[in-house]
Amino acid sequence: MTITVYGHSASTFTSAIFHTLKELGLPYEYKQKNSEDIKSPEYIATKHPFGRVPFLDDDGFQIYESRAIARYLVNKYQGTKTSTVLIPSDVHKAALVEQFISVETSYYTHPLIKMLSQLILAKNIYEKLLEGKDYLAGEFSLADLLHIPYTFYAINIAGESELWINALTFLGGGRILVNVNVGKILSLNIN
Ligand SMILES: N[C@@H](CCC(=O)N[C@@H](CS)C(=O)NCC(=O)O)C(=O)O
Repeated sequence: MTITVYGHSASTFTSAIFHTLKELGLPYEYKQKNSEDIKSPEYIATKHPFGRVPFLDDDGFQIYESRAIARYLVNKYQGTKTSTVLIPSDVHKAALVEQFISVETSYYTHPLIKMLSQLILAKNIYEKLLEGKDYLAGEFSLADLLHIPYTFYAINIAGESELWINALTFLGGGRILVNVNVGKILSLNIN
């Protein structure tokens, strides 16, 4: 039995396969693919028609799409190397696992991907915008002020304030908030 995973170390979908293989106690070979490799005509023609990772080859059986790969591994190998149960044999229990896989796909991972890619984009832009200065236009201005309500909301109302303060400081939004006079912020907090 030779399982080969084609992936990328920074790929979250590849890491789902690593976790599945680990839980099932399966050894595997790993082929790191860079963004050029996965867009090559050869890779697209023989492995993944959408030019993505992960892709898995199990003794010649080839499959792509992380959740399909994970289900395949569970269906084939669950119980053979470890006692970890990832999909129960009971029909009702398995249906609930499937229900929550669908929840994960629809309401968790995809919204998070969208949000995180926007945050990363914003972080890079704000870092540039605030380069060598404390305020967006040099001096405190309406531009900084208009950033306050949502920054304030995120920190104080959305909960997890520590997390948001760290995230927003990271993004530059926290930097704006910290620089602004506290009285100005409080006067904005009018119900
Ligand atoms: N639905 C696919 C998504 C695969 C995917 O988007 N993989 C990313 C890495 S996490 C990728 O290959 N990105 C390269 C690209 O889009 O060019 C799955 O679950 O496997």
